[in-house]
This record gives sequence, C-alpha cells and structure tokens, in this order.
Amino acid sequence: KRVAILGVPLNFGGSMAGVELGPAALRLARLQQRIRGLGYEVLDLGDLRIEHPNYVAAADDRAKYLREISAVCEEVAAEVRSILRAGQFPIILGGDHSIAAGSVAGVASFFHEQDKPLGLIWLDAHADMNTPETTPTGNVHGMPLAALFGYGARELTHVAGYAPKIDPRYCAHVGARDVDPGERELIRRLGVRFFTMREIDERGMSACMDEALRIVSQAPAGYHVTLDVDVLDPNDAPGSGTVVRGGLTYREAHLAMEKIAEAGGMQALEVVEINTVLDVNNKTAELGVELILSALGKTIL
Ligand code: DIR
Ligand code: MN
Ligand code: MN
Ligand code: MN
Repeated sequence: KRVAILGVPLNFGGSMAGVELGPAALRLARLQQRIRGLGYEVLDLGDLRIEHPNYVAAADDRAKYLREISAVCEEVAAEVRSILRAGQFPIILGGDHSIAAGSVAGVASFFHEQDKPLGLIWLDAHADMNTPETTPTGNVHGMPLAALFGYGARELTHVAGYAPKIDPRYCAHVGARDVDPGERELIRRLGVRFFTMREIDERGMSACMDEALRIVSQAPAGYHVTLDVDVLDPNDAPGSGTVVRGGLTYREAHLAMEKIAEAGGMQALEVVEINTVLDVNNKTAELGVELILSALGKTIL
C-alpha cells in the first residue's frame, strides 16, 4: 500500500493559463495527508520541471508545441515506469490532458515488458480523439486518446518507443458530450466503447460503470484511470477551461470512483485539467481530492 504522487504542471497542450497550478491546488487541498489517512504510505515526488516554450505557436498550427509536449511525455512515461518498478502506485496530477500520452505510455510499457496489454478508463466531456488532421483547435490536449490507439503525430503515438499502447477493445470512455466530427469517425472506425451522457442518463451511472469495468477488466494488466475534471458538471467543478453543461454530478462521480475501487484492477490514477484561475475557492481541486480518495477505497461506513 504505497502511493507515489507525481505533478506534471504542463499547460501548453491547451490554450489557457491556470492548469499548470493543478498539482499545487490538489496539494493545497491536502491530498497527501488525506491519502495517508486511508492507511497508505505516501511519497510525494513533487512536480516535474517543465520549461515553457519561448515562442508563440502559429494560430494555424495543427499540433501546437508538439515537440515540447512529446519531450515532457517521454519524461512522464519514464517516471511512471520507475514508480511501478519500485512497487508503488502512481497518482499523476495535471497539467493538461496531453500528459496522458506519457503517463499511460509509462504504465502500458511497464506491462508490455511482461506481454500484458493494459486497459484504460477515460472520464472526459470530450473524446480527446483528434489528430493533427482533424483538430479544430490545434491543441494537443484534444489528441491523447487517439495517440494511445496509435493515431496522429508520431511524436505522441510513439512515446516510450512503440505503438499502439492501448487496444480499443480494452478501453471505456465515460461522460462524453462534446465530440468533434473527425473524432466521431475515428471512434466508429475503432469501435471504442463510449458511455456518453445520453447513455448515462438513460441507464444510470451504476449500470454504465459495471459495464465499463467489465470491459477494462478483460485487459490482462488491469487498467489505468484518467479523469479530466471537465467530465464533471460545471456546477460541481467550475475550475476548468473547457466546461460543458450537463456533466457528471458530484454523486455520479463518486459512485464511479467507488466502483473502480471495488473492482480492484486499477494500476494508476490521474487527475487533469484543473484550472486554478477559473476555480472558485479551490472547489474543483477539493472535489478532485475527494474523488481520488474514493478511487483509493474510501467508503462511507
Ligand atoms: C476539442 C476540445 N475537442 C479540441 N478538447 C478538449 O480542442 O480538440 N479536451 N477540451 O479536453
Ligand atoms: Mn481531456
Ligand atoms: Mn475534456
Ligand atoms: Mn480539456
């Protein structure tokens, strides 16, 4: 029961300042102490040092700061791999979601050495399935899931030296409500299982998570969990640069995390895209910590 926390204060995968302070906001909400309170040994590795690019990307760039982001992702992958080698459980704090091309690569490559494919739960309002060809913004934080499936820029797909990292049949996406046309096409082509807000409303979070967990639990290595806070309803999580109405409620999100804890196979956990400039009284970071605790097994009784 040893947890290692790694902050990745990267913000140039999105187009807004504020997400680079996500790790600080989660620590301010006493993340380490509260995980310790659950009976874990906690090691805080601090933040990865990130140098901000000293130029401004062209507005029509199809993948802004791709090389810089790729370099950070390689470092994240190496750090996460060494956490796993040390027998610890990695908790990665973003930073924008482009870091997942590195964190998931780290976990996947660790198990790849043992020939065990990794599963993946992606909680997000967005699909994050764009490529430089389909992106409407050029922001790399809209591309990491496609990259993990082997689609998009080689700098992202080949982090940790190989591709793909994830087989679509071991992936479940939860909470989508804002999907771009190019993403829709790739989702269909790959047959990725998306539990959209429509389906969650119709069937309930409980049934959707049961099915999502059945899918990712087929993966021999277990699964990585990545949570973009914009999956949450803006009422509960105002601290996001890309809020979309109609998201997961406080209770649905907790239920999802509690079910993940119960299921058992989680190999790493990541919380990204908290924007401290837009947050209100650190509310989104507080919720982020609560959700991490639920995912680590905190229960009511
Ligand atoms: C949009 C927004 N689909 C893009 N994506 C976001 O820029 O590719 N993902 N915000 O979290
Ligand atoms: Mn995202
Ligand atoms: Mn998102
Ligand atoms: Mn986002």
